[in-house]
Amino acid sequence: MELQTLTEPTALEATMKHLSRTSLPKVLQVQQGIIRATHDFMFKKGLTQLMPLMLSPITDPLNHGVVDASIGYADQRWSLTKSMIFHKQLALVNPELESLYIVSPNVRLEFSDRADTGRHLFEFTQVDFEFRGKDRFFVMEFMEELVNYIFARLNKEIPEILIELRGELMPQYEKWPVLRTEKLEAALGSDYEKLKSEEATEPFWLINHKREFYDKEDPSRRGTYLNYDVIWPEGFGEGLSGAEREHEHKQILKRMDEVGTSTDTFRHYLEVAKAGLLPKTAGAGFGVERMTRFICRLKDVDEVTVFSRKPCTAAIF
Ligand code: ASN
Repeated sequence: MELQTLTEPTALEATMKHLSRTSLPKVLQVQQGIIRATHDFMFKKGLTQLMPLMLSPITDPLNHGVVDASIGYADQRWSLTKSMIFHKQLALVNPELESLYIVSPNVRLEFSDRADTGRHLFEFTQVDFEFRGKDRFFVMEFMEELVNYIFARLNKEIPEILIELRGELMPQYEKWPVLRTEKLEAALGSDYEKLKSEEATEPFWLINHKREFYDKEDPSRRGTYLNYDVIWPEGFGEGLSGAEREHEHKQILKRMDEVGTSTDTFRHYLEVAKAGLLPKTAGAGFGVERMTRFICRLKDVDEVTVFSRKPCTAAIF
């Protein structure tokens, strides 16, 4: 049978072209190297690995709208995982568990405004981690050490691939500047993240942005938030987000009200918080494809995928 009779030739041709890129196996070796080094680092640091969940009655509300991705099963609605934020917090209810991580597939059906950013996929993987009783300073230092560990391992394990794809080995970043979102926005306007990332030659932290209700508000400075993003340099933009978490019932309700999250959807989570069982935690998650893109200096994060996951683009596989 002719291929053309199977499906529209242009979609199939485009897919076959995407699958057959000669650079793809090397890009995938970089990605595999990131995951391999991450597992080793997490093991050395004593974090317990959780398997990912893809379905739950609750998932991350995110701070931007996406197309609903839920299904009906067993007389209830289940959302596809947007991030495992609540499951990270809830798993740490177990007093024997101090810290955890997950290589977590996330589905975020982005609207067309994010179709051509070069930074978004409607399905991607993040390495999500969380610690009981730690603060933002601990998590930020942990992430800096993890990044430098991954980069050193890649230099050792696949130097030729790095040279071929990015023209040089990975640096060790010693200094990670910490910038405040509101100050950067005042200086550079609404496109501050992109502009600062383009001029930066090293990753930097962006702290204090208004995000989801679970990012902790600073109790000593209401209206400011104890969260932190890593912004990759050279214009590659956001690569990680994290925060200290709200864990007190009253404060969670206040924050939910402020950002307009349904308390009904989260009623069981709120019950855990009301019983005082939600632990005090801090954590973060980094995008695996985005880190791969940054290392390989690729124009679009979709170049990391074997099967294209570009937002708002129909696929045949
Ligand atoms: N992983 C992020 C965090 O830990 C949450 C997210 O992906 N939206 O804060």
